[in-house]
Amino acid sequence: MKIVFSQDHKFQDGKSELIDGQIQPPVEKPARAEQILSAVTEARIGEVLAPAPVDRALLQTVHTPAYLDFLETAWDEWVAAHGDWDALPLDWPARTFTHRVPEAIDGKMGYYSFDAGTPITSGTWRAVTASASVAATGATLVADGERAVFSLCRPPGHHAAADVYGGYCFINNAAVAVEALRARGFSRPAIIDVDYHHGNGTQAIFYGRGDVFFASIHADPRQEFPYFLGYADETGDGAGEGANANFPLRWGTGWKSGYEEALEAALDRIAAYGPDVLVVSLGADTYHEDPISQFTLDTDDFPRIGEHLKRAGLPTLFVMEGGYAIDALGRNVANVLSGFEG
Ligand code: Q9C
Ligand code: ZN
Repeated sequence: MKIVFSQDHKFQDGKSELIDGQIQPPVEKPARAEQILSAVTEARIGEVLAPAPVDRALLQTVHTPAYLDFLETAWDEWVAAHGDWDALPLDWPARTFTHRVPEAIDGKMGYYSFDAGTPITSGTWRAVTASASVAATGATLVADGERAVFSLCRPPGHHAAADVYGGYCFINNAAVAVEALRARGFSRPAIIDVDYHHGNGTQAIFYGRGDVFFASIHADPRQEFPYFLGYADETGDGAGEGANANFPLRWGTGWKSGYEEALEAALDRIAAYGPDVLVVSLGADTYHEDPISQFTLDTDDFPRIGEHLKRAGLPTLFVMEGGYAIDALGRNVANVLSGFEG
């Protein structure tokens, strides 16, 4: 399986995130991608290719022009206002407010974000466009006939909606890949999101559409981030009715205590949709030692995820999302891919 990777991920290197009431070093850090790259290289998953730069036009099939302009200029505006420290929002338009776009950078950050854990830094724009390029190039390789490709994206993308960032995500790489696949003639993409957290951004992007199916297996939003989306009764809207399927699972879920069953149910729903290509939002934060997550999958369970995905029998693009247990992250990701190939 070919791997697409860009070193430019390293330009997203925040100093801090607000977590558990404290400013702490970010768990979403460059070492993640480095670990994954060395593990997939060691496991001989396949050749590593550099991406072609993504077109702005492709990004605009997913994100609004105003949001992309904001992301591109936010760091300079923040530095002009506050100096050279990570840009973190602190004020949001909650239910009793209007939804105007203020002039001040702090107000704009509140408008375009949903958490304080996602720092904008000097290199964020460069890193997130590189990550989207990795996803788009993976899609091109699948369109050119590869059975499966791994887009080793960083930063991740599945929490980012058309004009909202958060959850360490800015550009929705999986959605960009879906649009790149559609532009190359695939007409019925399905996304399966196996990251521990609900893919709220991806769901929101495709919620009103029947031409892309979205299924997500994740920690129950009653207990877990992102809290306000990812419930089982969210089934799609209008033309998208029936094309969204959520499988929330309680904290503590392991392979035999609900995960395998949910994965099979999600794949059954995808098979019933009749897709022509599969995009996997691949998170490894379902691992029992993940520092911010509460599922109990073991290293031996990850090849089983790959085996189940393989049985869908579709051209498949893996897009890297979360996973924060640095020491085991690379091995767990490589295990999914070798389970798929095996
Ligand atoms: N109590 C991804 O995995 N906040 N994003 C965690 C923990 C945000 C995770 C708070 C977690 C975002 C791509
Ligand atoms: Zn996650």
